[in-house]
Amino acid sequence: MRVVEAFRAAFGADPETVWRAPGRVNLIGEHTDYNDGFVLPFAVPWGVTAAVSPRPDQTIRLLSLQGSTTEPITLATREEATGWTRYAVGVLAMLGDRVRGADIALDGDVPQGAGLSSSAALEVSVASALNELHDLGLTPMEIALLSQRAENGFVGVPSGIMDQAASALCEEGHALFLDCRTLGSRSIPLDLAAHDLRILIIDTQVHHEHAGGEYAKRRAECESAARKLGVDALRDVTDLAGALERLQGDERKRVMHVVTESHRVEALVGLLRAGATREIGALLNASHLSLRDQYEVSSPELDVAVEAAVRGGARGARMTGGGFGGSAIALVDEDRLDSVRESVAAAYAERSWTPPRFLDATPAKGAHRLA
Ligand code: GAF
Repeated sequence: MRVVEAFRAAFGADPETVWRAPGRVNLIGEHTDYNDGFVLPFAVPWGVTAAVSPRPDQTIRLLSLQGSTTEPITLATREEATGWTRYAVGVLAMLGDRVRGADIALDGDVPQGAGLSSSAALEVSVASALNELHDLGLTPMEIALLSQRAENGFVGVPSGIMDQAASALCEEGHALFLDCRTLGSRSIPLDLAAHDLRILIIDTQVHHEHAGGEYAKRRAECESAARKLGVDALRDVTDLAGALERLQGDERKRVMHVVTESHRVEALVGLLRAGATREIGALLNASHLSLRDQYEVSSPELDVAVEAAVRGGARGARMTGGGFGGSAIALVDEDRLDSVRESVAAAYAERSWTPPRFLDATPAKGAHRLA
């Protein structure tokens, strides 16, 4: 394994453990996690492999095959960590005095900037390795929560629990139906090949600058709406029409999206459990329209990808992840794949946009030990 070779070359010994954690796509349930709602992500075949050994001192030595070897980071210099190193250092910081230092080599193959959660994969791979090395006894969900705390508290990104939970808990061939309030989860079989289907990832290769600020703004709008409605979280809205009457403007639209989206997750799970995988397309389309018009987190590149995919014969399509760029997914009959790809590529070419990248998403396995 090349990450082991790189570890050996840099640190002069074999790593004590090697873990791999995947990125994710979200089938449905967008911007519902931080509203205590439902989500349905699945792990993608790309992820981050972490070769790790503990150190007796408080030093962290880090290297990435995609980046560089960094200067050793100590307790005193932790806060100065920059870029991708913050995700790993954040995990160690959240573990506090349960761990000391570590030597860590990373090898990632999540397509960069595609919105497939390479950061969650990095956090979960490092957290899983440290959990084993220090006998911490953390469950996969506790590893996900720790990783989320690293992202919220150390990196400073106010994300929900979906990405880390998907990376830690997903099973091969399954999507993860997660209740983001109780953190109860169930693996739902997603055997696309049995239905002659594929999920095509359309990476727009565009990421808009304001994504971070807008994400935090949406969260704040949801929290403000929940306060006005007198509920703990938008998950608790049972009378949607009544709630909408009490709100105005953007908050009204946000509530409309969050409440209907969480119901769409349950409806889609119902269809999958009934073996009606071919029929989930309409819910994907409805999710996209709601994200575009009510939640306002789509982008021209995502909208064009979704519309052209459906025109090309996809059963349904939607943006996936936080939005403002990144990727869309399309549910496609195997014999329509070429036509869908051609339709999207032509729509981009017409606008002189950078050609989109197409990836085939097969539900993969969550975090696991490699060696
Ligand atoms: C990002 C966040 F990290 C997730 O927690 C989730 O909120 C998602 O956007 C939107 O569904 O990926």
